[in-house]
Amino acid sequence: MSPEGPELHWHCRDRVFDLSARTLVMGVVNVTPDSFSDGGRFFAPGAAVAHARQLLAEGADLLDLGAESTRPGAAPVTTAEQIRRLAPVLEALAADPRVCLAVDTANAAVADRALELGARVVNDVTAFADPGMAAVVARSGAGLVLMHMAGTPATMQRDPHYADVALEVREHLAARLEAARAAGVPAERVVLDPGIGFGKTVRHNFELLARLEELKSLGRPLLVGVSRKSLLGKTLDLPVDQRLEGGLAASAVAVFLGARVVRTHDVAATVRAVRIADALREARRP
Ligand code: HH2
Repeated sequence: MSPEGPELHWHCRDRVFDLSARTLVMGVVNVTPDSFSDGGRFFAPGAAVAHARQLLAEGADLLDLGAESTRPGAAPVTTAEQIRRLAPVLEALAADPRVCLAVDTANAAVADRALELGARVVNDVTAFADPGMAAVVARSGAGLVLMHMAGTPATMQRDPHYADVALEVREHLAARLEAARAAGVPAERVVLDPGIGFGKTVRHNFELLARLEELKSLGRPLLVGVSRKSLLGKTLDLPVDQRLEGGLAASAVAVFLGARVVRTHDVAATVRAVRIADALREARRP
């Protein structure tokens, strides 16, 4: 770690992101029939590709393509089906080498195929639940997002409990970062994510966001995803299609406190919000 704080370069195959200059915005493309906020809207390959291009035009720095919902109780999707959903979308988008693609999967075989088709990042919300994942990422040179989740999507919202949520998430991420290093994925390729909404109550989620600065000492950039999530809905008493402003507020605060990548469904508005948060964070530096 540099004396200034986390090392702010992220190596993703032939692409190196400099996160010191500005926060990256990762646009979500769910090629699923059942995602919690947009299930079915971008399930057809043509609709997914058109949506992806729209998010790029709105200023997304990278796109997160997922073929399996992580919402509590979502049905598992086989390897073959995830690849069937993702392949045409990856092929169409990777034809332009400027486009940086992440694959949101916990399945090593799916990650492997997505990397063959041109993805540069693996976003693994389980942080290596699949024992083959680390080797796939190691040999590809891909960037990696390691997220904290308590339990599995099926069990995670059953009475989540922590003595100290920020401390426990920090320890978990430190251990996963070490596991990545031991498996041949150097730290320079890793971004860490506290996993907002994954095995946490509303109070846990807000505490994690409020104490985000405590995760900076892990020495790697932090990714935060709050977009449309239930912590916003429960606080504002609003359905999933009316959570934009709440998500922008939470994302801006997260960036001010140290997040360097923001994962969102709403790219244009998020780019504007995080640019202001970047300016505020910059203004605080001596
Ligand atoms: N949140 C979701 C999915 N993947 N990955 C990371 N690294 N961090 C997150 O916070 C995160 C994530 C949930 O959002 P979405 O993809 O829209 O929903 P679903 O899982 O239902 O497809």
